[in-house]
Amino acid sequence: MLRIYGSAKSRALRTLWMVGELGIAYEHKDWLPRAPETKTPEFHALNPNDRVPTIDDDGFVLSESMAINLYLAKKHKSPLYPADPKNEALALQWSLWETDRLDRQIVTYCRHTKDLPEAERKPEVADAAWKEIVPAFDALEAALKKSDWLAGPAFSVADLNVAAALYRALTLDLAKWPHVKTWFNRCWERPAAKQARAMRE
Ligand SMILES: N[C@@H](CCC(=O)N[C@@H](CS)C(=O)NCC(=O)O)C(=O)O
Repeated sequence: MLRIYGSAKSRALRTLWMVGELGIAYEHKDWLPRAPETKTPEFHALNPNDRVPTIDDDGFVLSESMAINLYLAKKHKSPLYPADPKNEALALQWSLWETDRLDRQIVTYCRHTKDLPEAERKPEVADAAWKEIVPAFDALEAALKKSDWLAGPAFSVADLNVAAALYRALTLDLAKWPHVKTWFNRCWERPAAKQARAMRE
């Protein structure tokens, strides 16, 4: 049985969205980041980075949310995993791109504009993050202007990985990026997305 370590209030949200799409059974270790359970030698042996999400799929242990979703979609022969090698490569491209260009930046921006207690917010940190977010959203806008989906003719693991990682953008004004906005809403309207979101909020 697949075991997922990590609360929906963490990057495990992406994994929980994926298993919802796949409709597979799983055991959930609903642990918050840095929870005492993640500091044990047993968990450290599974993921030496002490981070969630981590999965144990009948003894196959994997970390990194993007890799986990690509693995699960491929293993379960999901239509979300692109069959065409070019679309498969695009799914990898967009997953890696998000991790590099937006993942940390959007968390930092939201923390320093609204999530942290006001006294701990640093406007200069938020500004620096925003300066990276704008060109990244411009790049996403350009891609989505050409195509409704990121890797082929339909919603795929590429869209799931990027949209799920941009969870915090649900509270941002995306009017400047209309194609991103409609794509983002289409992704988050999926039943599995709503189900994962309900586990978090
Ligand atoms: N690149 C990793 C990042 C994993 C990560 O940083 N997870 C956070 C929770 S969202 C965590 O476990 N943090 C624990 C810590 O900061 O010590 C992924 O996408 O899975």
